[in-house]
Amino acid sequence: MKIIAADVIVTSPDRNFVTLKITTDEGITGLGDGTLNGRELSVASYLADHVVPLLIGRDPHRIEDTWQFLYRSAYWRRGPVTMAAIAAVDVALWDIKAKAAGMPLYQLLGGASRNGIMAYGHASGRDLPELFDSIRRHLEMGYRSIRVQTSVPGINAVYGVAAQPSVDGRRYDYEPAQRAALPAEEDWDTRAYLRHLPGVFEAVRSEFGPELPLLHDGHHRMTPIQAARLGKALEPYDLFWLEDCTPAENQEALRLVRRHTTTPLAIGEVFNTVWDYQTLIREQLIDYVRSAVTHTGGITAMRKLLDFAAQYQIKSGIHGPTDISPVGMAAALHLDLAIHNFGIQEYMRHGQATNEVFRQSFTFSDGYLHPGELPGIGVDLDEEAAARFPYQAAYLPFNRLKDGTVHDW
Ligand code: CS2
Ligand code: MG
Repeated sequence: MKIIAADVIVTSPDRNFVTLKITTDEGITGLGDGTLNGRELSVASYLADHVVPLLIGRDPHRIEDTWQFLYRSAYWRRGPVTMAAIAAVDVALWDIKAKAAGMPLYQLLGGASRNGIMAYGHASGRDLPELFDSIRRHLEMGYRSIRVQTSVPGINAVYGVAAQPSVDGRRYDYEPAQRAALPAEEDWDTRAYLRHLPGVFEAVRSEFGPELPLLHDGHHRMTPIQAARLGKALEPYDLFWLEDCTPAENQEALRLVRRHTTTPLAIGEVFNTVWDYQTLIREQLIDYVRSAVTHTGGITAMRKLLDFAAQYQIKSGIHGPTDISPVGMAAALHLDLAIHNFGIQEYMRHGQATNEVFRQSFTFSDGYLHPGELPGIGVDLDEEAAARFPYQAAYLPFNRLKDGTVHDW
């Protein structure tokens, strides 16, 4: 079998997506997600201008060799753009191999290790009544694990709170990247947040009881000692995890957090390779790996990362917001079903227009996702529909502190 074509498809149904479609001389096609929120065109160009010419004529079955070729022959390694481009190729090749084998990808990855994939959804509110309503709505939608994000008195706009107005009029929780010529500036005050949050979880526990798995995303905004303080203050509320409590480029920073709290820690959605995790995993400084298949070099690299984490009883918590396309989500679900050290899967639902462009076979019921039984990853892309939604510039917001200092968003 030979690769005869590779097309980079950029579409913007409810938000921008970059998809690679590889076609073989036997008529089998494979899809891969290369969406990098707010920087989509950089991956599209990396693929179209630099990678596609290298794929034509190759044997699509040589996945590991192609991965190593793309990673090493580029000379310039790692980073979000490179690893998203490699991920798009890798997942498309796994899609082709599984279709050629006539089986769903998870079977090729060793078969199912569980019956379903526990998913968590995003509840949020500007105040407690709105938050409680959002949690109830997610329970009615079938979620059995809930991420809780709230507004903070004294701060105008906080990550992840749905009802906040956005500059382009769309619901905030659905898509943080706003269609605009420039990124929106938001404000932040960590001390106000640290004063407010424990009370929110106290109220949620007294309203919904001790069993409901609750998650929270600190979204990279605290210093290590602030993260330690929050982790400790949240211990009575038994969180499933506290995510991205502090920027982790300096992996050792988590030693300080770990020293002070037993609240489980999840990190990694902005990481791109196993090397970003070496100290975190070897020193048991985290409990969940948050990388996305789309941003970490695909199935080939993610499986190696999760195998490494498994040696340290660290589990998966794959990133699954709306800026991971249905192709990237499907790839993650096949991995989730096959690996042993599965923890939980993030699941933000895509919009109607996106579901028109990407026909998916994965299912969600009673709290559990399943990738389906179709050969390959189980997602098709309707190119005519995709062409109806041209790319639109969009940026994630950024933060400034009261004194004007730029801060992590
Ligand atoms: C968030 C993401 O889902 C999450 O855990 O951290 O929504 C993140 O803000 C976006 O993926 C950024 O593009
Ligand atoms: Mg996050």
